[in-house]
Amino acid sequence: MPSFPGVDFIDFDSQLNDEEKLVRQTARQFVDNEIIPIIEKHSREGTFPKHLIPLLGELGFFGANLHGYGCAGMSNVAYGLMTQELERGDSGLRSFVSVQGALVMYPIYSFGSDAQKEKWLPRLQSGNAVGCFGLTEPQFGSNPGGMLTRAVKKGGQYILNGEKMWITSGSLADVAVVWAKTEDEKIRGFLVEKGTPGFKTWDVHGKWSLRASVTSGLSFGDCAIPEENLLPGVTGLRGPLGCLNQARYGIGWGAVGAAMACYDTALQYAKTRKQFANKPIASHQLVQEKLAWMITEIVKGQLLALHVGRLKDKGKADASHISMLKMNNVAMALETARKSRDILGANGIVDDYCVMRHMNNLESVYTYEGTNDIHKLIIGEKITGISAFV
Ligand code: TGC
Ligand code: FAD
Repeated sequence: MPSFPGVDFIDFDSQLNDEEKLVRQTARQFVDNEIIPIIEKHSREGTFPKHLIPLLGELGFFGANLHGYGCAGMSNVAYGLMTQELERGDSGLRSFVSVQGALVMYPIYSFGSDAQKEKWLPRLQSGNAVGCFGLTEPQFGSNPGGMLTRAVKKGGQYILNGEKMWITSGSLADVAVVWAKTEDEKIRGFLVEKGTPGFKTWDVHGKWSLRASVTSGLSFGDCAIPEENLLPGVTGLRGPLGCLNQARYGIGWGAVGAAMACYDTALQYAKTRKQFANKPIASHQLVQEKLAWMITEIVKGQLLALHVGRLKDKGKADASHISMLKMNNVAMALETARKSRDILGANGIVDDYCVMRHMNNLESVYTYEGTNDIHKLIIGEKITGISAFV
């Protein structure tokens, strides 16, 4: 099967170097060969394609912008192009890779002890171990600072009690990065290993979104966590929020990929579907308007992603830049999916085409990692100097 040609209206590729194009091509081919042929079935059946985990590891996609421990050490732009292609396949696939790299490997890499890094990073990088990130609780989503999960020090252990909800890869994970408050009310990160007595997981069923992704609840009932499983390098909400910067950045690119898949599907469909005077629907002005909107917004999304990526590579990307990228590009992708669904008419609602799957997935992406409105408020605080959260 020839690989996806990409969407490049303004010679975007002239801004990329050879390494970046190679990473994109590798991810593109992987998605075309391994994901596209099976994803509708997984989505329909509500299963994650677990057999691909070692292959994703071999390709260097886990923790790809980290250095050492077997990680690929890619630039942030190359990393973003990879997440773009993965999400062109499915947001659930990109989610799995984002969680593993940005939300599990990154905190161990940035805040972990040498022993924690040696134990977990090579295994997570290769896909021999799976991780999850537990921040959200049933009562605390947008406001994680209110969390109820508690870790009380007792001898050489912490006794962990509480519940986390909506956790990607939760029941698959060998290790959960869990954020909890200690007795001084400060948030700390803990590595909770599968099989720890009192640690339970269950899966969320009945999702109409991210069906090819495992979403779980986690509960901790008097779990004894050895002191050496505390992440020593960070205290406070800036720990988990620092991880979210990494993951939100990858989502900003990933959303462009989902938008590209929908736009390309709608464009091909509009050129062949005929209505009125045996003319392709692409010849009708209202259809062209939708396609023109999509390509324009995709181009703007690509340029924003590239610029924030270049800033990040220079260590100059602020959290509010990343919020703008996540907020804008996910909203753009969702609207692109909706317009594509419209162009496909009745065919748009069935899984012979990818658009409704992407549209439903993007509803989750719009909400997780900070809802669209939370990102507006982060930008609002940056430009006014006034927090809307107090
Ligand atoms: P606030 O008082 O503003 O800040 C508390 C401390 O955190 C620092 N900080 C950050 N540090 C690093 N990066 C950021 N983006 C940061 N934002 C704030 C801040 O400087 C302060 O540090 P310190 O040392 O002075 O204490 O905190 P707040 O309680 O007012 O909350 C701010 C708010 C609302 C922006 C934050 O809570 C937020 O972002 N809420 C959204 C929650 C969220 O995004 N949850 C995501 C859960 S994980 C997930 O969804 C994974 S989906 C995975 C997938 O499948 O792909
Ligand atoms: P709420 O916070 O209750 O928000 C509901 C509505 O109120 C939203 O529209 C929101 O914008 C609005 N709102 C809230 N506060 C304000 C305000 N101050 N001003 C204006 N409007 C406001 N979490 C993890 O920790 N790990 C994961 O791996 C993970 N994976 C996920 C996977 C999926 C498929 C989903 C759907 C969620 C996942 N989450 C995960 C949870 C996700 O991060 C939360 O759903 C998200 O942060 C929003 O929290 P909430 O759902 O409780 O919504």
